[in-house]
Amino acid sequence: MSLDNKTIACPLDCYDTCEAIVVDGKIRGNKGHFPTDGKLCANFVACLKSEYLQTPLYNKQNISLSKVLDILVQKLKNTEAKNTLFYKGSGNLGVMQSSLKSFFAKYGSTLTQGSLCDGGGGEGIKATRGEVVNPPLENLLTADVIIVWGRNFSVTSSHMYNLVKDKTFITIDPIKTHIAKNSDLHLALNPKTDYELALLLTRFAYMQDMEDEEFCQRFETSEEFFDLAKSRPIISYEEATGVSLEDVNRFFEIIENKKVALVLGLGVQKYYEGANITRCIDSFAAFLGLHNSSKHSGVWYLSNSMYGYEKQFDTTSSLEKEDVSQVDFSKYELVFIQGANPVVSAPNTRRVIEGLKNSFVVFMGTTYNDTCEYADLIIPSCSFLQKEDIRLSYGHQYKAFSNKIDEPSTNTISEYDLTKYLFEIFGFEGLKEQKEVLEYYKTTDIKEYKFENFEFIDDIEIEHLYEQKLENEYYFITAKQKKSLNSSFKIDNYLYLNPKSNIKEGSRVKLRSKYGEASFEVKLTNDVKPNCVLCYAGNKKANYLTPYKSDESSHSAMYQEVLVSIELS
Ligand SMILES: Nc1nc2c(c(=O)[nH]1)N[C@H]1C(S)=C(S)[C@@H](COP(=O)(O)OP(=O)(O)OC[C@H]3O[C@@H](n4cnc5c(=O)[nH]c(N)nc54)[C@H](O)[C@@H]3O)O[C@H]1N2
Ligand SMILES: Nc1nc2c(c(=O)[nH]1)N[C@H]1C(S)=C(S)[C@@H](COP(=O)(O)OP(=O)(O)OC[C@H]3O[C@@H](n4cnc5c(=O)[nH]c(N)nc54)[C@H](O)[C@@H]3O)O[C@H]1N2
Ligand code: SF4
Ligand SMILES: [Mo]
Repeated sequence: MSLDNKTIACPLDCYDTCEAIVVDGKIRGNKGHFPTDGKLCANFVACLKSEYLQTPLYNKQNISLSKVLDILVQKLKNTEAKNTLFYKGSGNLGVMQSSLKSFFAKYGSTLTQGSLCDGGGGEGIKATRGEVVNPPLENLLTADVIIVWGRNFSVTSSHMYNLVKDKTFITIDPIKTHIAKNSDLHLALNPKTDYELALLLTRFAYMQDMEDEEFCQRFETSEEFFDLAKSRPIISYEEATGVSLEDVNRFFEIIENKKVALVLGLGVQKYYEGANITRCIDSFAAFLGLHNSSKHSGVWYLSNSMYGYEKQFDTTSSLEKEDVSQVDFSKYELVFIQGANPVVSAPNTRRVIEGLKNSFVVFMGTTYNDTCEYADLIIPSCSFLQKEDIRLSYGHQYKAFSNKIDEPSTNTISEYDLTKYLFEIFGFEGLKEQKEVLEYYKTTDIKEYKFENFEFIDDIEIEHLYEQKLENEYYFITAKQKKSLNSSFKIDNYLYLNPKSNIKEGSRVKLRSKYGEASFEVKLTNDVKPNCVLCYAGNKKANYLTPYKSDESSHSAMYQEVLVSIELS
C-alpha cells in the first residue's frame, strides 16, 4: 500500500510543531501545514537518523520484550507503590505519551510537579491574564515590529521566524544571538534585570505618551503598576540593567506609530522570581496596549498546549507529588523514567547520578542516552514513525498529525501499548482506546482565547544577582542552540567566554558554583557579554553547576539562579 500523502508530526519538544508528509515514498516538510511551509530542520533529520534502541536490556544484558515486561511487572508487584516515582520528560510531545502516567497514577506512584522548562513564566502570565494562551499565529504576521525578549527566536522557533523574517526586530538578550544580529536594536541587558528594564520602559512609555489609556482604564490595577514603575529613579534602572537611556529612546523611536508584537522566551524566567519577572514584562506589554488587538499584534510565550481540551488520560488518583526541579531519586526503591535524560537535562547532575545509583531505575526511551548508564531495566520505545499520535503546539494553534508509516521492531513497544498491557495485568479500568483519544484531539476545535481581565503587577521583590555577584564571578547562561534539541543530536560541550576574560581559547578551566563544579574547554566570542559565561543546553557538564531548588511559585527549575567563578586547570 502506498504511504503517499500520509502525514507525520515532528515529535520533538519545539515551538514549531511541524508536520511532514510522504511524497513519492520520501518524507518531506508538508507545504499544506501553515507553520511548516514545506520545510523541516536539521534536528528532524537527525531524529529520523537516530540510532533507535532495538533490544530491551536488564543489567546491560539483552533480553526479549516479554522478559522485560515480566521483570517490570514483578518489580511493581513487589514494591510498595509509595516507594516508586514516575518521571516523564519531553523527548516526544505527542498526546499519546501521557497515557503511561495514568497507569502510574492509578498504581500509586509519586508523580512530579512543576517544570524544567517554562513553569515560572507560565505562572506569571496566568497571574496577569488567567490563562497561558498565545494569540493566533496570523496576528504575528500583522506586526510591523517584533520585540524578541529572552528568546532565541530564529533558532528555537525557526519556522515561526521564517514567516516574519522581513519585519523589524528589537532583541532583549544578554547574548548577541542570531536574531540580535538581525535586529535594528539589541538591548544586551544584564541577566535577571528584565523586570527593571520593563519598569524603566514603562516610565518612558508614559513620558512619551505611548501608553494605551483605553486598555489601562479598563483594568484598575494599571495605576498601581505605574506607581511601581515610578518608585525608583531612572538612573538607578540604567545602572542595574546596563541598558543606556539612549538605547531606551531608540526603542521608542522604532515602535512609535507601529503595530507591535512581543515574543517572550525562557530567558527571562530562569530565576527564583521568574513568575513575577514575567508578570512585570506582561504588565509593561499591557501598558503599551500590546494585548489590545485593535492596535497591536499581541504577546507570545510558551502557551499551555492543552488549553481548552479535556484530559483524556486520568492522573487524578495520584496523591504524592515531588517538585521536578529537586527530585531526590535516591528516596525511591523504583524510578520509572519515560522520554527524559535527567543525567544531562535536570538540575545538578552529581546529585541526579547519586540518586539514580541508589534506586532501581527503569528507562523507557527511543535512544541510549546518558541516563541509560544508570538504568537497571531499559524498555525500547518504538520510533515516532511507528506509532500514531497527534501533536499540539505551545508556539501556535496548529495541530500536527502522525500516522504510523512503519511497523515497530519486534522488541519495541509504544507507550500506549505498554500502558494497556499494565492496565490489564493490574486489573485497572478506565483507559480510553487509542482511537477514541486521537479522534477527540483531531475533531475538537479550540476557540480563540479572549481574556476578560488583566491583573497588572503592583508589587515585586527580587533578590538581585548583581548584588550578590563578586568581582571574579560571572552570570551562568545556559540556552538552546541550533543543532541539538535539548540533550539530543549534535551536542556542544564548550564554555563560551568574552575575550575580555583574558583566558585563552582552548584553555581548560574549572567552573565553581554554590552547587558544584565542572571542567570545560573554552571558546572565545564577542557574542557573550563580558560578565557572562555561556553553555548550550545539552552540554554534559553544565548542570553540575545548577541549583536543585524550586522557584518561588511554580515548583519549577531555575537554572540561572546561580553565579560561577573560573579557575584555570
Ligand atoms: N534548535 C533548538 N530548538 C529548540 C530547542 C533546542 O534545544 N534546540 N529546545 C526547545 C525547548 S525544550 C524550548 S523550552 C524552547 C526554548 O527556547 P527559548 O525560549 O529561545 O529558550 P532559551 O534558548 O533557553 O533562552 C532564550 C534566550 O534567553 C536569553 N537569556 C538568558 N538569560 C536571560 C535574561 O536574564 N534575560 C533575557 N532577556 N534573556 C536571557 C538567552 O541568551 C537565550 O538567547 O526551544 C525549543 N526549540
Ligand atoms: N542548564 C539547562 N538545563 C536545561 C535547559 C536549559 O536551558 N539549561 N533546558 C530545559 C528544558 S527547556 C527542557 S524542556 C528540559 C528537557 O529535558 P528532558 O525532558 O529530559 O529531555 P531530553 O534531555 O531532550 O531527553 C529526551 C529523551 O527522550 C527520549 N525520547 C525521544 N523520543 C521518545 C519517544 O518517542 N518515547 C520515549 N519514551 N522516549 C523518547 C530520548 O531517548 C531522549 O534522550 O531540559 C531542561 N534542562
Ligand atoms: S523546527 Fe522543531 S518542530 Fe519543526 S522539524 Fe525542527 S524540531 Fe521539529
Ligand atoms: Mo523546554
